[in-house]
Amino acid sequence: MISLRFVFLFLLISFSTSAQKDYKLWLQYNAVNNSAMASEYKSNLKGIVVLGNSETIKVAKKELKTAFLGMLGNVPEIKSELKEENNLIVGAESSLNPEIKKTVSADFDKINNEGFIIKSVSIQNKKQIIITGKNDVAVLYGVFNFLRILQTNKSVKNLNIADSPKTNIRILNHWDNLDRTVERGYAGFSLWNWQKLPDFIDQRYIDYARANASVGINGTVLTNVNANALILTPQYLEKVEALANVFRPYGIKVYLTARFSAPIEIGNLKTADPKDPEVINWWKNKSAEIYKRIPDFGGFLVKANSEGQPGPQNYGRDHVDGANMLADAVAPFGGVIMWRAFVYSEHDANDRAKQAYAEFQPYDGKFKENVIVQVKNGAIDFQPREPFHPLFGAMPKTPLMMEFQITQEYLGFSTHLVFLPKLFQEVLQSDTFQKGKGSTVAKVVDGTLYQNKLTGIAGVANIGNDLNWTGHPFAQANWYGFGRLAWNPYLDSEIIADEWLRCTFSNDENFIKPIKNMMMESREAVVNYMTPLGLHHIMDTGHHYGPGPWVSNLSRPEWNPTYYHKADKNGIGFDRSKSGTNATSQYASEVEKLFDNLETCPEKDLLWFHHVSWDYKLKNGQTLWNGLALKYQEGVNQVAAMQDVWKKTEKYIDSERFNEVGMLLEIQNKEAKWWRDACLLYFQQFSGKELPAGVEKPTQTLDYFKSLKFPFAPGNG
Ligand code: GCW
Repeated sequence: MISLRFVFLFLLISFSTSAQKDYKLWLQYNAVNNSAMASEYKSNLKGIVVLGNSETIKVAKKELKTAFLGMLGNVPEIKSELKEENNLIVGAESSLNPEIKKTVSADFDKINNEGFIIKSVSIQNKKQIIITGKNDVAVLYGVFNFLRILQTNKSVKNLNIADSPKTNIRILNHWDNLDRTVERGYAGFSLWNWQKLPDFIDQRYIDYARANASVGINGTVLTNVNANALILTPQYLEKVEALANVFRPYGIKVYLTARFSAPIEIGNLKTADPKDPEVINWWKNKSAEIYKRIPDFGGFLVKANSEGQPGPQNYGRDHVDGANMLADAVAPFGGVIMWRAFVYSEHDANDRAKQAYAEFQPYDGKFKENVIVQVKNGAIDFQPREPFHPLFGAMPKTPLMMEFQITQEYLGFSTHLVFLPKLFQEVLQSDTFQKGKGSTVAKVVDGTLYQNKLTGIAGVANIGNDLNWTGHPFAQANWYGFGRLAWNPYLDSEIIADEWLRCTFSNDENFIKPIKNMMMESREAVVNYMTPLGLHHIMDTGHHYGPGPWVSNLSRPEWNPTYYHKADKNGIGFDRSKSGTNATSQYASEVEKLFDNLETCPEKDLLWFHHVSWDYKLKNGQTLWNGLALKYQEGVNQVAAMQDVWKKTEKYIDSERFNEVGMLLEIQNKEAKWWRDACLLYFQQFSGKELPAGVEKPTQTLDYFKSLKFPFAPGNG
């Protein structure tokens, strides 16, 4: 009996500690087992002096305690004044006494309002480490960055860091519905438990805020862009207010999606026409009501006249009219309007990729100054690879914010290991040439290209109430990496992978090196086994799970995969060059020329811009057909290689996460083969050619693949 009970207890404890690892994200605060570093930390961190007692400073102090306890086994003495050396001094500029301030005063010129300073200083000949910034949230960012130095086992001896975020709005977009389903969510249900709010504050909200603050995310849109007006009623605003109160100490502002027809649906008005005085008033009053509850409310994110959502065009007005009306409503309170440029019309079957540019570019300079236009990274829709969106750089007088998708709608859901910062970086570093060479997307987004005051980066969240938050343990890296790139769009994704692995798993180089390589390759792998050489949007429709290049029966032409790949006897690909839809003309002339010419178009984008014959010779000498088939095979091989690498990590990490990732990689392998076989069998009907040597024979028929149905695939509403 006793032994059974013991076994049960043991199981319980071991389950909860390993489950905690999944839950704790990159804030594991594992014991530092590099003894040299551990003793360096201990000798440099004898005491902590925390200045100030705001809620933010309190959470900073708590984080330090938790982290030190985990990493060093004890919490350095908390002191109220400086006597000996080797203390950590934490506090905002205004809380520093003149003597301490003197040691960092020059550094304050190097940072902006949200930036922090971490510096080894000497005060009265005693060496100390100081973490400071212009306000308490900046200090909190400094604290998390300091903790990352320890988590990644770097030296704290001669610190001299002054770092500021390069964008203003670093924000998650939750596509969360009020019934807690998550559109394109693959990690369970929504975190927001509307039924229990406002009285019940789930610990998850706090840990969510910690995780975000640790990477500098400072905003969250709680609700789906396919919006429900009810969120703007008092019943829900009370709940939103409760969340805002939880997030505030962490520097996170709450935003909501505004359903354009809300004045009709919850306001009893007959119209939502943005020029109607009653409508204008309704939004003004609604905004005032929200700001009364939440003085630091961020503003609204709006999807209007897109995929059936209501908008100003329902009343013969345009996007500028709609956005500016809302902008006026929130302007007195310092709010912003993030107006999405994700539009495409069923009445224009010519080329979906051209429509957002065609519609929005002429509005340049017409939006109010608290409007920022939110543009997806590419012109179609979050594909494994897209050329950068032509709007970037093309609206010099309008702030544009980036919209990335962290959730893997088109990249294998939360089952596939794909390290997205690699994709994000590729987009951010793309050169738009709109103001000559070096006009990168990053410079558009951080405002330096055109000196825009308002800047931002949004990421469609991959977070749900799964134990590990993101469905796949490695999908946590995409949340982390999004935050890091939103803070600094110039960061190298390899550095991000390195940091994340060390904070999340282990500092052991034998683990880091191969796993980092695996992460860095994972994005190209998914491109290869899903959509190589510029193919796109050939996922099965609706849920977007698995391949569906054959789908051609949907009512809107541009919802059909056949619309995108245009495979026929002559070849494959979408001709967007001059001989086709001329979408290339939406880019600056240098880029236009590059993409337009079959010879200079990068092969990774080939079938995005050109319809290419099956016999076309690729740079490696292969015909297009053979090259395409080999790419699909390469993707499968890459996943198999990832599995081999992962299998060798057993001794470095906990068995739960080891097993979870192992099982997920096995699914990814199966699905990569599914993609390869289904796509090649389908395209083979047009090419009429045999598979080249080196490509495995499909194990099923095309009819079999076509027969697969997934009525309950997640995320599809
Ligand atoms: O990618 C498509 C998705 C829709 C989404 C839409 C958008 C929220 O399939 O689910 O709707 O984009 O970004 O608005």
